[in-house]
Amino acid sequence: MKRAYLSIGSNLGNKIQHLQHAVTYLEKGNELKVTACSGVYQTPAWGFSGEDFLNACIAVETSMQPQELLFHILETEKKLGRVRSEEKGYQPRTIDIDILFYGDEVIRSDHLMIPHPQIPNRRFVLHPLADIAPGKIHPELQKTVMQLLEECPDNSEIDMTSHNLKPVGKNPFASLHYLAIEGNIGSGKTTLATKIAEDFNGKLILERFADNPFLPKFYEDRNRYAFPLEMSFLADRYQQFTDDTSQPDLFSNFMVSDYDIFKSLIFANVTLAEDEFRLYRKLFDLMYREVTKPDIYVYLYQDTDKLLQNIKKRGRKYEQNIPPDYLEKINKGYLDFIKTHQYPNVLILDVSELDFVQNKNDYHYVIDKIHNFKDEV
Ligand code: PH2
Ligand code: MG
Ligand code: MG
Repeated sequence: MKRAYLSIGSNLGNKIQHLQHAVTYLEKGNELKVTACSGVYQTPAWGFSGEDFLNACIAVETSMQPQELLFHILETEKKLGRVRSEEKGYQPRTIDIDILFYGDEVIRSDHLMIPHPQIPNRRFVLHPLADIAPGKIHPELQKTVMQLLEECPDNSEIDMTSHNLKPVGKNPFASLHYLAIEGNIGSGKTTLATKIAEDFNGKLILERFADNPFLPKFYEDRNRYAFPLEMSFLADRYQQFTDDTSQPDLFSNFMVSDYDIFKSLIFANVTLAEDEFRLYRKLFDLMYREVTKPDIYVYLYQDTDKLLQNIKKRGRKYEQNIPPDYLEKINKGYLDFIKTHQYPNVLILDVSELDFVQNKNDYHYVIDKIHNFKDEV
């Protein structure tokens, strides 16, 4: 593991949130850990005229080589909505992350310069850096950060703010074992679970049902095919889920799924006649006892019109004639279940007004909600 120091800055949009997200998103399992954060400072735009910046410096421990680190930083900037324009010179930016030092290495290539050549000239770098690494020696100049700060020709006014970056910007899901994302048909649960797994290094567990031969038939003739449909869903889910959760994945921090076994009972309660449901329930209870329960269960609530739009958009043929009242029954089934079973740690998120696929802020909003909820439970 090498220690590197990074400078982070933002002068566009919700600046403090961008800095915090940079800290959070830079973390990458065992490959990169954020070990220290400076204070957050308000600084005038240096080298161009524009809105004031918020700047901070962080220390990271990383197994990545400098090139990989640079690549990871560029990816992270992109995730946080940075768009690099073609224009020459400095541009306002949602987030900028620069490598200041990487161990004591000196690299001078066209696209990667370490130590960052402007360190001695920038008070907005040296001042925060002195919070976390005053004695760090610049490998070329052979001076400490403190000395460089004292000799710095830049007279910009650097103002401490009351903001705090979460000192170790831990992966918000690192202490979780299992997060289940649930929701109605077309609520976006698969999309959200997939994004979370990618961004936070989770093991993704998706419901696989494409081959359930009863599903298209069921939408044609619900009474006739409800029972075999529910039985085969239950059997498949139980088998898949037990397989998927039985082997811990050494490279992932936690598991995230786009379903929870309990959905079987919720759907069955809507689709089955009473006597059939009683029989079904006996088998369900036996199986349910065995399975891993989520430590956080997120229910994505979407209004019915939005669900219908999403169903249309993804275009699965057999889903196109699902009537609104069926979706409403399912939604009610979920909510009743959440209420009556006192399932542990349920977070109901109304995502009707959100677009976490296209809109990064909406996505971060959802992540923050889950994160904060985790801290409460
Ligand atoms: N970054 C720049 C150019 N100018 N000024 C301030 N105050 N803070 C910065 O982070 C900054 C800048 C180029 O990356
Ligand atoms: Mg920069
Ligand atoms: Mg940069």
